[in-house]
Amino acid sequence: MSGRKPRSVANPLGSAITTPSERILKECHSLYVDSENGLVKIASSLGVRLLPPRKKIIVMIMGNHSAGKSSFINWYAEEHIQKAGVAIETQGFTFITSGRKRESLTGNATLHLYPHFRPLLEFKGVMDYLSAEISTSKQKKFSLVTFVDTPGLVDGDMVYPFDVNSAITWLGEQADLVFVFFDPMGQALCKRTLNIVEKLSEKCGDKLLFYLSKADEAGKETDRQRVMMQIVQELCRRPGLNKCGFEMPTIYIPNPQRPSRCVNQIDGVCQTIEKTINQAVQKTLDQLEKDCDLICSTISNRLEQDRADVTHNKSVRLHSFLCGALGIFLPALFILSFILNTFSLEQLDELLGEGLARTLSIFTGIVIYLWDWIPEDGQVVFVIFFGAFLLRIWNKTLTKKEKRTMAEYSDYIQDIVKTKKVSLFHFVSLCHV
Ligand SMILES: Nc1nc2c(ncn2[C@@H]2O[C@H](COP(=O)(O)OP(=O)(O)OP(=O)(O)O)[C@@H](O)[C@H]2O)c(=O)[nH]1
Ligand SMILES: [Mg+2]
Repeated sequence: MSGRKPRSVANPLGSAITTPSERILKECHSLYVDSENGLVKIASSLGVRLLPPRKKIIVMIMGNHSAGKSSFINWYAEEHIQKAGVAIETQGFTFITSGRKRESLTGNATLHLYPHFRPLLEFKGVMDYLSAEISTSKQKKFSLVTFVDTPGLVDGDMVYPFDVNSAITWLGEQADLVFVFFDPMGQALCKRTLNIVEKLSEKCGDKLLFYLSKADEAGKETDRQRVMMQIVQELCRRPGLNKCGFEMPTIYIPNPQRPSRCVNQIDGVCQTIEKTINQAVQKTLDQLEKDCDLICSTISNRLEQDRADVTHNKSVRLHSFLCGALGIFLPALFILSFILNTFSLEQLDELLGEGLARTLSIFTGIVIYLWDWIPEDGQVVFVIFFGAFLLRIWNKTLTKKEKRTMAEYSDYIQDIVKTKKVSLFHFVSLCHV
């Protein structure tokens, strides 16, 4: 039984063999995060926010206490990573993934490795029960999967140090696949499990898969059928789950010391994981194409807008010159008028001489008359409108350097990224032949 295996390490040297899917996901990821020409950086310089694709799929396993969740993960990775036993073994959430060296991480380090999961911080108390186990195993498709092992669910007096229902539901929503394990002996009818399953099915029913785990312990074929019927009936009793055609493959961890005649569909679980990885590869490539198109169209829109702005600025050159002149002349005239208005005509004659004082007083008289002519409420509006009019005339255009950078980005995406993407697409189709 994998649960009782001594700690041995699969692929202790962390072999560098990579599968085609792994290579594609890795290359796509680096196209996004490259520090110089990464798509995320290019997009953000254009005010567009892109998220780099994930390099692995996420498979969350939930279910009753002792349903065999941790043992399944150990079996898949072919390494005794998670503690498995009859006691309540898994009390928190553990991310189990492959990496270059064997490592155990605590809460904060785990969130550092999985920034997508930072919102977990909002679930009070979860951080103390969050960890990650990194294993060097590359068995099956382990290098492309992150398993999320969850606390065993029980009804009754058990007190969880955090809101376990909401935390599992939220994590399930983030996962690509959610496996629900029901074991034949245990509390197949655990209400807590059914409540969470019902919630998840409302939100993301398509990734929810049910398994009858530890099927070798179900006794004879007839007993197993009875247990299955019971579980399916209980599931169907829930309004949110009342859909016909429940599938519930029977699985158990093969044990050469205790051969069983029961049908084992555990290989089907591996195929489901593989299928989801292939879909993730396709999705990542499709998203890459969309993101490249988005960046290129944003650049071409900007450049087009800039050309329009340049033409506009040229056509309003005289207009803007006049407005600019007016923008200085009129306010100056206003200020002058108000200042002169505070002096009497005699004082002005004395100060400026009779001729100049007369001319100025005519001008200022006209200005003050016009100003008074505008209703008091409208004076502020007039100033704002006039200011806005002046500002509108001249559109800000891109500098030569900005234009050059945008053209370079566009060329880089058309020539390098798209070519790479085409070759990755070919690679995928070759691998599927
Ligand atoms: N016969 C049999 N026993 C199994 C199988 N899978 C797990 N077990 C045993 O069942 C017990 C519980 O297994 P775990 O993997 O710890 O179960 P779990 O769901 O992780 O339990 P919690 O973490 O406590 O919720 C262990 O003693 C395992 O050895 C199986 O397929 N067949
Ligand atoms: Mg466990």
